[in-house]
Amino acid sequence: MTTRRNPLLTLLAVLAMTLGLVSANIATAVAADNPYERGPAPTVQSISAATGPFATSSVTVPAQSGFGGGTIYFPTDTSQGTFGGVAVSPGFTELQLAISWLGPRLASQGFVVFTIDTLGVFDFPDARADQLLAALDYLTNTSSVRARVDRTRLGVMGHSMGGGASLSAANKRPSLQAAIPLAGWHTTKSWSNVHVPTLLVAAQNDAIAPNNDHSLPFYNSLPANLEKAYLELRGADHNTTNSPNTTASRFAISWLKRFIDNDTRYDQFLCPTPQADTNISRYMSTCPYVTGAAAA
Ligand code: 9J3
Repeated sequence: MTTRRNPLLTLLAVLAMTLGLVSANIATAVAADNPYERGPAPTVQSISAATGPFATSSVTVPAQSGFGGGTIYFPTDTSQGTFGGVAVSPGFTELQLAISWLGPRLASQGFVVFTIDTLGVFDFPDARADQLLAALDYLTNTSSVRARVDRTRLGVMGHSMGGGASLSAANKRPSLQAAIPLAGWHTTKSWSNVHVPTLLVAAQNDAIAPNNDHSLPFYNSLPANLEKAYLELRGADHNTTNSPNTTASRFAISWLKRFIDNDTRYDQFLCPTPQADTNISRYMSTCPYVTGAAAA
């Protein structure tokens, strides 16, 4: 007796295979839309946690000619390609320790983070800017983890004069993808030539870099067509961001993800203006963000 295939079952099998292929293609197409996306879909909890989804390790870098050395924190995962890189400078008289908490905090979300010491603790912002850029060059050209970093997706951060340095570095190197001054301080108030998406993290009670003289004019001077944000931490002082601060890191993670990774999954944490957040005394931004998004 011959076995005859039921034509209906054959049709169903062909349909199922076709659907499988189609859905596999859709999945590939969605992933290919943003090759820089790293890590699972974020939640308020995941961006507020002390550490994110990536296990991290670190390497110590001795002082170099262009900056004072530092520590590179990096995700140990090599299965997802490269990660964006961020250099972070401390402020006037400060050592790396002032910004060290950002190393594991940001790296565990999927970035290679270089917290640096400056050549001199009394260096002013423009000198710190050159050192941030030298640190990024070292990170991508020389460091033992250079293969883990995408040299086309880099950002800068820093506290106080290190924050002013972040603006100055963005001004000097427009190819940077993100800048985040923390209680930034600079004698230059106008940054109208900066074309790097910038998040200014300000402290409500900052007596050293008062917002009216620093973060607010910085924000207002940045071009109107640039993606920018001003986050003012309620009750904070000049040194609040020198130790772990959930609100600051939640916005910093989202900003780096949005503009270094083009990851629009993080827009929800930046836009619209957060209402009724008791940790925020003021927030301004250019929502909704239209630049730097992965092609839809
Ligand atoms: O890096 C900073 O904390 C800058 C604030 C400051 O005291 O500048 C004075 C020259």
